[in-house]
Amino acid sequence: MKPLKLLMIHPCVGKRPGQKKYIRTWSMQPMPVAQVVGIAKQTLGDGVEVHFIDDRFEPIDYSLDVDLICMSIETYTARRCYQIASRFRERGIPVVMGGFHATLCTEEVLRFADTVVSGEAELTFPELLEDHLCGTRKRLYENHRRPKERCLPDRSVFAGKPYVKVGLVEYARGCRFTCDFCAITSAFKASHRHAKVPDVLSQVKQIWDGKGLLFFIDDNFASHPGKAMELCEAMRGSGIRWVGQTSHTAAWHPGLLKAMKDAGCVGMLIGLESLDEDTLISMNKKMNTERGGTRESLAKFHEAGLRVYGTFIFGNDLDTPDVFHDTLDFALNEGLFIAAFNHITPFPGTPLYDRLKAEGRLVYEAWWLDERYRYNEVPYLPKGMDRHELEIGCLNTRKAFYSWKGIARRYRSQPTLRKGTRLAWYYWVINAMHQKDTSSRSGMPLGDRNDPGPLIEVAG
Ligand code: B12
Ligand code: SF4
Repeated sequence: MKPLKLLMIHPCVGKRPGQKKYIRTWSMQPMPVAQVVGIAKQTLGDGVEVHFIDDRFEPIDYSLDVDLICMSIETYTARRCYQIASRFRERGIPVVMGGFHATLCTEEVLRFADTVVSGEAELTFPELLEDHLCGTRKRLYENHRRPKERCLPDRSVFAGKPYVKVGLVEYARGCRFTCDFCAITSAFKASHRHAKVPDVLSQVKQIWDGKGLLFFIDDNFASHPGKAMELCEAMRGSGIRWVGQTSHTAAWHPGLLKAMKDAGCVGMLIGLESLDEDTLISMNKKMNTERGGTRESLAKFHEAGLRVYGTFIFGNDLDTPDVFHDTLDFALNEGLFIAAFNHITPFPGTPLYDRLKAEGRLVYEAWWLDERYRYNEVPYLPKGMDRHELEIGCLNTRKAFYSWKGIARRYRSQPTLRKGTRLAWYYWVINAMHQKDTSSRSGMPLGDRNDPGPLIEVAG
């Protein structure tokens, strides 16, 4: 029997009219692709032949001779996914979509994909492939249990493509907290599942080249502090340098920050969100107000020698225009290595989205599909300022934080930075990169404006 020709496509967010290339910032390897390919090969072995196109920097050849298209769909890439699907479906080639948007917005995705996978691929994709080969592939495969076993991702499809030199690894998937704006906790229903430590270690050894940097993509590395400790102990003294993402609660567990440092962690992204206690409580992020709150936790991270990438969100109901100045001042004074300042984004399937919709405050009901919507535009009506003020406030805060004056001020306030020349070099390079990137995607449409045809819905 001839092998199944599977074409995986990683869609870009958007392309402006006349522009062939997507703005390439942070082109990392798309791990959902590697994960789905790993499952396909484990299920069909030699019975599958995989091709892969990264739409961010490769043209899509719609005349390719393939049997099945698979895409991972996120809210920001939904419009582009539907365009690509329409072009292949015009030729009678079936399209499968899975991922966060497919899980959280299943009804919409079913309109544009022949088959939708809601939930993690480990539980349903093998069945889907078998059904496809038997000619009985269904419209929807849905399973929201958490898989006990995780298949190893197959990164071979990335060979020869121009990705940034950062290796991506996943330990835990999901998070136990319930912040109301977070797509992760909505998709995984406030649960987390960890891969086996030896499996993570074997991947780490495979991709670590002895000099670069690894990124643990877990949304909250410390969602289960005991499990985080277990991995750190296994990695202690390995000489691997890594970064990750965590809630500030990591600082509550004696020994965890030190264990992370000893395991090679150099810095963590922390969702600081807001400095206002009532705002944090209203977004169900009360833990950021507890045990001394943000300031105390940051001090502990810094004491442990871990750099912090702090992320803030503006446009919460209690925010007034003062929020920009106050937050900027805090971010400069607390010695954050880097930081992000964005407006809150109502992702479909989250409690935040449902609330704004119920209150009649969404400017576009499905902003991710609306032709008028542009990247970095505020798609809802804030309470304490108007949409434009919020958009400009975010931009100006980013500009001030990444101005040479702002970068130098933070550098001076971090004595440990000046001790290590390598770290100091990273500091200047990374901050300069962010300075260039404060508004590069602003005003971009979602989807490819050069795509010739209409979006084609699945009949019936
Ligand atoms: C790494 C990462 C990035 C990186 C790199 C992405 C890249 N490849 O270039 C960077 C930092 C650049 C980034 C950028 C952005 N990101 Co990001 N990112 C992530 C992160 C942390 C990991 C993604 C990942 O690799 N996961 C591992 C894979 C294996 O897990 P998975 O996607 O859950 O896949 C499973 C299932 O969903 C399903 N599945 C997934 N795809 C498919 C496909 C098929 C066919 C099937 C059958 C099944 C299936 O099966 C898989 C295995 O079980 C996630 C959060 C997270 N922990 O997942 C956010 C996340 C995906 N990002 C998010 C966002 C919003 C963004 C940005 C838009 C942020 C911004 N405003 O600029 C940008 C734009 C990204 C883009 N698409 O161009 C959101 C998406 C929310 C949503 N509803 O769509 C997430 C979920 C974060 C969050 N907390 O909300 N991101
Ligand atoms: S702590 Fe982070 S990952 Fe967990 S629910 Fe809140 S925002 Fe999401």
